[in-house]
Amino acid sequence: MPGSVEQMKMKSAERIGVLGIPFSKGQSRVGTEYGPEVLRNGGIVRKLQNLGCHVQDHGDVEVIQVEKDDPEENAKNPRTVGLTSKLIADKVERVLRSEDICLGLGGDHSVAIGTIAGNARVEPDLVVLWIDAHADINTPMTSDSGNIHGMPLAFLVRELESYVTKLPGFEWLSPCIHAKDIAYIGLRDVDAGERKIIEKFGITAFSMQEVDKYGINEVVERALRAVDPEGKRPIHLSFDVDAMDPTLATSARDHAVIGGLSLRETYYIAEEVARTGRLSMVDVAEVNPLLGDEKDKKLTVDMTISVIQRFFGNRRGGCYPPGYDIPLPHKLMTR
Ligand SMILES: [Mn+2]
Repeated sequence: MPGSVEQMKMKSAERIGVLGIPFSKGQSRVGTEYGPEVLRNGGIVRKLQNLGCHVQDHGDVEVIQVEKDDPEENAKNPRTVGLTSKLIADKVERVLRSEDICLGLGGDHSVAIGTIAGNARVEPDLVVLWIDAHADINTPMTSDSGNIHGMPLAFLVRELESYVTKLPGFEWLSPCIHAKDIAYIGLRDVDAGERKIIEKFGITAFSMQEVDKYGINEVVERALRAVDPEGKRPIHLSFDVDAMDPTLATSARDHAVIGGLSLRETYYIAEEVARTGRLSMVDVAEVNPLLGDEKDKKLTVDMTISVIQRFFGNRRGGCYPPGYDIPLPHKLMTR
């Protein structure tokens, strides 16, 4: 159903607040803190403006580095992650009070603790679509690595509250979503504890096996319907670039798992979610320009930006800015 009605429904014509989150302490490698910089240098702001969006760059969130930050209950850098997450939440809340949609440029995936917490203050009824190779719902106790970027959802889900110790730095945070408000797409590396959590609390999860079985169109439709049968609730979309196959997103390959989403499947998810007109935030995580060579970096950045554009209204079938009409010949216009 192409045409102007659908285009007007989309929030793409509205105000986007871009927020950089240069953070990497949710895991052990350096590099993801340069994610915002390379995405900005890749022209993300201008490319969204070209779609007719009103884009305001709100700069970067301040990142806190706690000097003596010993692991707690196996979780690494808890104070650094927890205190930075609070600043992220505060900033996301501020951005969403003045804009229609926030685009968060991470950062490792622990940034979603703050982005979802902040979004939920403005949109308490939000649902979460989590596009990722990993479920990122380990509790500190189920995690092997202790890296908090594999745990963000565990801190946010109400049903898991009694399974998660209140880590130092996390005192400010209360769980703000229910397990049934989450849908995963793209999973293919799920830990035992995570699988148990998904089943015990009935989280909607489409692994790559379901993508193969039903096709991406059916999966997206089912995911949206599962978290919000009436199609009314705001959507927080969390996009880990490692959801895409590592042969594509080569600068995300630190945690790469082969057999991932194709670029076209990823585009399809973005186009369909954009079409709902209910996006309140998109966050993009785990772009690490220090992995791979220059060519890998360019490819990853270009692909990531092309996916982000589709979340904000760029469609493969073509699109035009709001108010656009076919120009008349000059002769007619000057008459
Ligand atoms: Mn992730």
